[in-house]
Amino acid sequence: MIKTFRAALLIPAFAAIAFAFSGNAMAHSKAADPSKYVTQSIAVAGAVEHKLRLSVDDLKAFPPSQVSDTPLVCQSGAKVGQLENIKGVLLRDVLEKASVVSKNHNDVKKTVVIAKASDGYKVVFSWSELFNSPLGEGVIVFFEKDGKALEDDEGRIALVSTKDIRTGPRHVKWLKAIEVKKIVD
Ligand SMILES: Nc1nc2c(c(=O)[nH]1)N[C@H]1C(S)=C(S)[C@@H](COP(=O)(O)O)O[C@H]1N2
Ligand SMILES: [Mo]
Repeated sequence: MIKTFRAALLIPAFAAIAFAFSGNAMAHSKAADPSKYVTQSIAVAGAVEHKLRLSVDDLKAFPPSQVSDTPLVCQSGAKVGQLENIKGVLLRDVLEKASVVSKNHNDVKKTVVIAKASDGYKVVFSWSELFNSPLGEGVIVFFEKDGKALEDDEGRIALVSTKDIRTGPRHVKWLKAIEVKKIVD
């Protein structure tokens, strides 16, 4: 009993020591090799009239959207970074090009937009958030930070909802796809 208790204390203690000695490099490289997650284009699919495949160059043909400073705050409340001077396009504009399917007047109100990353991370937006609330003005598919292409730790294309209270969760690194889905009848 006492032995198991001691072991239970020791294992996390060793883990904590190992973590402390690993320093910054480890704290930031959550993905050991982020280059494997890097995406060069995004697919727009699901309940849309026109499926799209958009590269960075394709995105550059949309009206540009720029945000100067967005602090990144995790769901836990911890500040995890800062997105400086990002350049991209509104998710809304991408969806307008794909044209969300709306057979009935009320369909869009039951529709969500899923942003998917190549590491399996996914977040959702409702159609109403994007098209019928001020939040939509701040949801950006971006490909430049401070005038430079995104590094491997974020992929060439990422997404962020800049008007969220905590911006970390809906900062999607390595953006791979946008799926539109009506979720109730
Ligand atoms: N693709 C992808 N994007 C992601 C995540 C993830 O696991 N995968 N985690 C999110 C969370 S919860 C936070 S707080 C920020 C943290 O970014 P960081 O890993 O660079 O600290 O990224 C967000 N974007
Ligand atoms: Mo987070």
